[in-house]
Amino acid sequence: MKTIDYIVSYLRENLSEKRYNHSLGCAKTAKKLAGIYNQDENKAYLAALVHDCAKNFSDEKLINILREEIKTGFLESELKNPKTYHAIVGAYIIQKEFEIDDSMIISAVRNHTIGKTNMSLFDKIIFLADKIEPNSRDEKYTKKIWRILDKNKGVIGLDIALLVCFIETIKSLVKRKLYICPATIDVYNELQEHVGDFLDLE
Ligand code: DGI
Ligand code: FE
Ligand code: FE
Repeated sequence: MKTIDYIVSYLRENLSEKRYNHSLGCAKTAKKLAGIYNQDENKAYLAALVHDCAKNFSDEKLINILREEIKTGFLESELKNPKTYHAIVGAYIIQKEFEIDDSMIISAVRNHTIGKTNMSLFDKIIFLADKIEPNSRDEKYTKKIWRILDKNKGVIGLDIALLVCFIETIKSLVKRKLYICPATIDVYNELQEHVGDFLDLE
């Protein structure tokens, strides 16, 4: 693996200041969540730090890397909204550019946007950290998620919090009349069946 210094300077060069700060906030939040759910804190910090490494690539560059370099391992339904490309490309860039070969980190980066059914605990931590980091996410929303985690100890709380995130994302996509990846709907249904009854509909 390349050094942290190398990774940080790559991120500084390739991300906007706002996105770089989001990544730092996400890394800190992921580390904290990893501590709560008994996962490797340093690994969580690193995965979250690099999760959006391809976020500020142009759509043209993203599609070019997808079609010419990555080629397989994604569905056409994942290519309907360019906003989701950076997760697939990010998982590729961290391997190629940062020489990260840890499958947990690669999976967490790959799945941090549309999600997937049967996510690992580590995937869930990075997914949630991305949605509740303090530097760019709305405080009212992050407080609500932390309340859920405090009230519901163990992985069940994480699943309830994720369900809230998926509900918010789906609502926002519908409001903007955007396509929703089937994977996102599948995760929503999986969580709805699993913890839907625990959700306090405020
Ligand atoms: O990269 P971030 O802004 O930190 O967060 P993200 O990777 O979760 O979000 C990327 C964007 O992708 C967000 O505006 C919602 C959008 N998006 C587009 N289509 C889908 C989608 N998100 C999900 N979950 N599912 C979709 O089908
Ligand atoms: Fe992202
Ligand atoms: Fe992000």
